[in-house]
Amino acid sequence: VEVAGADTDPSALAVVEQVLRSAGASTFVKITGDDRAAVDRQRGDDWLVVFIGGPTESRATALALAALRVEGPEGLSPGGYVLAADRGVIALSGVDTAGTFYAAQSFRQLFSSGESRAFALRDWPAAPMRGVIEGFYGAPWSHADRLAQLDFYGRTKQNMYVYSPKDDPYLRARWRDQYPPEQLAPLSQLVSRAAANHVEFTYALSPGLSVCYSSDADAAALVTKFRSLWDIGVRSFAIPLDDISYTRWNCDADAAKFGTGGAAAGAAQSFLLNRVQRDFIAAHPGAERLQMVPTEYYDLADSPYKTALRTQLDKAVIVEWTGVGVIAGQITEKQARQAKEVFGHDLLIWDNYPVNDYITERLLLGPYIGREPGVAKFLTGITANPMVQAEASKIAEFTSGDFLWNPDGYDPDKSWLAAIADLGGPAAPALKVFAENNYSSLLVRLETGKPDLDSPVLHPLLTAFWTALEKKDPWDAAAKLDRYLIAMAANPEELRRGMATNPKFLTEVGPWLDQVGLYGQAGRHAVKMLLAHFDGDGAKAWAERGELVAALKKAQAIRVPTARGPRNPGTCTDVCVPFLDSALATADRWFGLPGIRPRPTTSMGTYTDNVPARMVDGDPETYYWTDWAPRAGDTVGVDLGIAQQVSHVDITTGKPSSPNDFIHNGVLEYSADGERWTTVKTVTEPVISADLPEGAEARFVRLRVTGTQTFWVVVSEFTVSTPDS
Ligand code: LOG
Repeated sequence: VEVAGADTDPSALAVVEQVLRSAGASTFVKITGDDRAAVDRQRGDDWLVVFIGGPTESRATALALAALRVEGPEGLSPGGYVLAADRGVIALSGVDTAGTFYAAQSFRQLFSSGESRAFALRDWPAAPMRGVIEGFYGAPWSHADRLAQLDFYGRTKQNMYVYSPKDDPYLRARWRDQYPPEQLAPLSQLVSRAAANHVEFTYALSPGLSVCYSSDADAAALVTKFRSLWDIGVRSFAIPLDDISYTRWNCDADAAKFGTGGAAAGAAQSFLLNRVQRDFIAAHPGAERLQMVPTEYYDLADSPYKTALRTQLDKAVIVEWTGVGVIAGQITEKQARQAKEVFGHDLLIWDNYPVNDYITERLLLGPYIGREPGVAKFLTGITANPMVQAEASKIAEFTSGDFLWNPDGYDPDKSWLAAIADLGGPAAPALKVFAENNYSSLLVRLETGKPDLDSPVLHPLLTAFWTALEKKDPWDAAAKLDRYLIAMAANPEELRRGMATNPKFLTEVGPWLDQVGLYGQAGRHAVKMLLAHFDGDGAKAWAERGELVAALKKAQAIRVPTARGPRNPGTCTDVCVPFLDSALATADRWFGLPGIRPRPTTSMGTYTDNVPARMVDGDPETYYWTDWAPRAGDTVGVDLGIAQQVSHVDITTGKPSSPNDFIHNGVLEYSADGERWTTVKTVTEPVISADLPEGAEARFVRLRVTGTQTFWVVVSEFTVSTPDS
C-alpha cells in the first residue's frame, strides 16, 4: 500500500514503485491523503504500507513517523530526509521534495542490499551544490549521454549539471547566435529530465572570445540568449570566462572605458556580469544565483584582477575555482578558506577530475581523492569536470558525489567498489579488473611527483613474482599472478558479454579494453616463458617468447584518436609495459640475443611526445623531456632487466635550444636490486661520462636529483656499456 499526499514528489513515487515491483510486488493500492481507515483496511500480514512524502507533501507520513516514534525531517538542511521502517511500515519523509526523492533512492539501495531489520535513518548532504560540469574540450556528450547522466545524478543524490562543453559553438564561438527551434527542443528535454531527477540544469554561456564588455548590444545579446533558455524552463545560469585572453580587448571601447591590465579586465568582467545580474537574474524571481568562472581560476595569489573581482563583482554571484593548479592534486580546507578570502565571493569548485582532455590516450577510472572534507563543508560545493567518455565517467562521478554527500565518512576504496557495482551490475568483477588497469592516480602524481598508482592489483603480484623467481621458488607466486592475468586476458570477452546492456560504455572503452586483454595474454606468455626457462625447457621458452612478442605488438598497435594525432592507449602503461620489457630482456640474455634492451625509467612526467624511450633509441636528435622541474629525489635512468656487469655510462642531457635543461645537482648511481644503490659520482654538468668500478653489477643505472631546481630536464641519450660491448 502506498500512502502519499497530493503533492508527493512523483519521481520519489516512481522510484519506490520500481523498487517494489522489482522485488516482486504485484498489487498496489495507492491512498492519497491521511485516510487512516483506508490504510487500516489494507493492513495485514501480506501488506507492506509505504508512506511517502515529507511535511510539505503529505500529512500521513508525519502520523506514521509518530507511530514509529521517529522524529520528522524538519530542520534538516535542503535535501535531508528521514527513512524509517518497522513491522510492515516504511516511511519516507524529506525536508523538501528533493529530500523525499533521496529517501526513495536510499530505500532502493537498502532494499537491494537485502536488509530487513527495523531502522531509522536521518541523512542530509554536507554540500549544497553537488554535481558535474560538462566543461571539457573535445566532442561534446550526445543527447542520450546527457539523459543517462541526469538519471545517474538523481540515483547518486547529486543536484547540479552545468552545460558547458567547450566545443559547442552556441556556447562559445558563436555565443550571440540564437538557437534554431530544432536545437532548443532537445535542450528542453534535458531541462525536464533534470527536474525529474532534482538536478538543477545550469546553462553556461562563454562570451569571452569575442565579447565587448562595455557594449550595450552584447549585454543585451547575453540576456536575450538567457531568456530563450528561461522560456524552456532553465532557472540557473553561468558565465564562464576561463581560457581567454584578458590582456587583449575585443573592442576599442573597452580599452577606452577600462584601460589595460588585470585590474581593467576584472573591472570589465564585473561591469558586464553585474548588468546581467541586475537586468536578468534579479529581474526573474525564481532564478538561481549566477555562477561565473574567473580568468584566473587556478591559484590563490592575489592580483589586480582578483582585487577588481573581489571589490566590484556583485556578491550575489558565485565564483568558481579549480584549486591550485588547473588539475589540483590536493585541495585542502586551508586553501579553500584562502580562496574564499582572495576571490571575495561564495565559491564553487570546478574540479578537473576525471577530465582527460589533456591526456586523451588515458581513461581515468580511479576514485576521487585528495580533497579534504572541509572543502565540501566550507564552500558551496563541487562540480566535477568529466571525460569525453560519458558512461566511463560514472565511476569517478559516483565517488565525487559520495564525497560531497558525506565527506567525513568518505572512503575512496569503498566508494569505488560501490561505483563499480552500480555501473557493472552482474559484470562488476570484470569491470573491476578493467578499471584497475585504467586506474590512473593522476591526482596523486601531479601533487607528489610520485609515479602513477596504475594497476594497483597487478603491480604487487608482479613484484612478488620477480622476487620469487630470484629466490628460485617461483611456482606459488606465478600461480597467483597467472590467475589475475587470466582475468585480464578474458576481460574483453567477459565485459562485452556482461555489460552488453550498456553498448555505449563498451564503445567508449573499446581500444582500452582490447589492450587489457592483450596485455593479459602477453603477460601469461611472459610468465610461461620465464618458468619454462627456469625449468630448463629452452624450446618451450622460445615458443612462449614468440607468443609474447606477438601479443605485445598487437597491444602496442592499437590507436585512439587524440588532439595530437593517433596514440596508443595508456592502459596499465607504467606496469604492464615495464614487466613485459624486463621479461623479454631477461629471456633475451639467456638466449644470447644481441645487446641489452635497456628500458628507460623516470619519476617525472613527459612533455608532449618526448617520451622516455627517446633517451635509449640511439638517436641523439631525439630526447626525453620532463614536463616539470625535478625535485630532490626525482630520478631518470635505465633498467637492464637483470643484474649484470656494467663498465661505463655515457649520458647526454640538455639541448642547444634549452641548454639549462639538465640536472644541476645530482648523483650517478647504480643498483643490482633496485634497493641498495652505489654512488659513482656527483653530477653538475650536462654531459656525463663515467667508468664504473671493476666488476660492478647493475640492473639499474640512474641519475638522482639532490637539489631543487627551476629548469626541466632533457636527456637525449642514456647509454650503458658492458665489459664485452
Ligand atoms: C578548462 C577546462 C578543461 C580543463 C582540463 C577550467 C576552468 N577550464 O586549462 O575546460 O577541461 O582545463 O584540461 C581548462 O578548468 N583549462
